[in-house]
Amino acid sequence: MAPATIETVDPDVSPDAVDRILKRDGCLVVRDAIGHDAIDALLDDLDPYLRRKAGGNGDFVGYRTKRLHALLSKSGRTPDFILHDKVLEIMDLTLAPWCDAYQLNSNSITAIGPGETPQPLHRDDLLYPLAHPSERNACCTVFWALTDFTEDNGATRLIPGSHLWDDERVPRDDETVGAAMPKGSFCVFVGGTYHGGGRNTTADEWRVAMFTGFALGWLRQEQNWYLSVTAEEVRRMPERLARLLGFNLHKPFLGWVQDFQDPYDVINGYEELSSGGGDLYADGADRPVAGARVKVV
Ligand SMILES: O=C(O)CCC(=O)C(=O)O
Ligand SMILES: [Fe+2]
Repeated sequence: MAPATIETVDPDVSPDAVDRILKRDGCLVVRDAIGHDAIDALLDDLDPYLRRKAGGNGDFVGYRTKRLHALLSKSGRTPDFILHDKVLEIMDLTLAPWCDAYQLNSNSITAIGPGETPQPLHRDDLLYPLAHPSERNACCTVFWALTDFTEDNGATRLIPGSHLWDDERVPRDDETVGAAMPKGSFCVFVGGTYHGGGRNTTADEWRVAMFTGFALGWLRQEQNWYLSVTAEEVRRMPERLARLLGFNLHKPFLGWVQDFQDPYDVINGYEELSSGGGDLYADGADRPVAGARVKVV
């Protein structure tokens, strides 16, 4: 049985230990994974947008919660959080076994203000009608604590072990545990883990998170990046980031452009270097199959 706490580890935790904890609990906190200077620089860039932004207008998005999107166009510090080595190492464990390349699903600020009520408990993989439980994760979410997360200021609540539940079991509030963690930490949970934003009972504290979701490369992404960043922004960003956004050919032949070309080549004007259909087999495969190392479940 999963413990009624969220296991917290240091950033030097081994991949084997992360894998064991996530398979058992479906969630984990990595403490103090990024410096406060990176967070403060990000928040400085985002502050004018957050000030202007209104709260939400529904139980799921909240009423005293501000959500900010298209962060890549608002702060040059955003990639520090998306491309963080430990985050990608964890995605290599949770998503890479079932696809040729995982991708970015979402990237938003969720700032929970004083007086906010709890968000309904949900699974982030509810976007995809796939049965639970499954050995395969459809998606995996990271949320960065850009302020301290406490039980009082709206720390996200999770139900450790709920990724193993079937689709009939209904989550209850009294089964949740708050992801209390210091600023600079992140919590990661697989798509089947029930969770929801917490209640903020403070008088004047905002709980600010950056949510960064990843999904298997053959699923439709939650956010549509093709219309969220300009072609010029894609050309200027690191190749890894552009490919995570979906400017990528998922082997063997998903997402091609024009003459079977890789979108990354096309957007950069490298069409003439692109294979145009010559190397559409997945890496290591000598026939048109999903890929030598991709598990089919
Ligand atoms: O803000 C939070 O703590 C949770 C947000 C969330 O889970 C969501 O919007 O899907
Ligand atoms: Fe969620």
